[in-house]
Amino acid sequence: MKIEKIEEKIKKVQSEKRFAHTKGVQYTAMCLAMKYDEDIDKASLAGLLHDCAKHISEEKLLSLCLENDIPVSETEKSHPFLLHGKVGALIAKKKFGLDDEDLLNAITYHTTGRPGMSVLEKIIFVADYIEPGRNSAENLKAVRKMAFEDLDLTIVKITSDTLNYLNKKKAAVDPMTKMTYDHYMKESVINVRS
Ligand code: DGI
Ligand code: FE
Ligand code: FE
Repeated sequence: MKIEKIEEKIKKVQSEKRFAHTKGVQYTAMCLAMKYDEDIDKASLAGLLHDCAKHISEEKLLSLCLENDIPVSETEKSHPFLLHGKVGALIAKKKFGLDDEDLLNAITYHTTGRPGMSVLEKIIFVADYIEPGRNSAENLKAVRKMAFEDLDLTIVKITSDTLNYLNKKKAAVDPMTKMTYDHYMKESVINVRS
């Protein structure tokens, strides 16, 4: 399906606020793609699609996973909103006919990240956090600047701030969020040393 058509369909199901966020992630991802030599069109498409399952109810997210043999972890079972990435990738594939694995992974892992992300996955993870419409996270100004200087270090910063925020709220941490932090923390230490 053409990107214009996909955008039209996403606009129809998302609230005005969510769609503004979607567009923010899309063009922020395009800018990061310029900086980090990623395919700009692919970054644009991934940004547009990343929250395409966000409007779906938690019950429906769970049932869609069960019906489509998508594995659901214990944390996801008790916090099904965490599944909107996995279901988003499913929709991108089934409804919009996209089969690029990297693109689908960028959608799947946009909330928690994962160890060993591709450049596109990192771009979407970071763009989701820093897009211009975001305003609630601390240190956003510094994180936005950092995103255009060191992508891996930015992931350490974002996951670290997210873990602190979740702990303060006493919210359940998805093991994948912690694994992402550990991985990029270790990676950044290695890069500083070498
Ligand atoms: O869908 P968006 O709101 O654009 O952004 P997102 O998909 O990154 O989801 C953001 C929310 O997800 C934010 O409130 C923090 C939360 N989150 C990220 N990692 C975890 C998490 N929530 C829980 N409970 N556990 C996590 O590990
Ligand atoms: Fe999301
Ligand atoms: Fe988002």
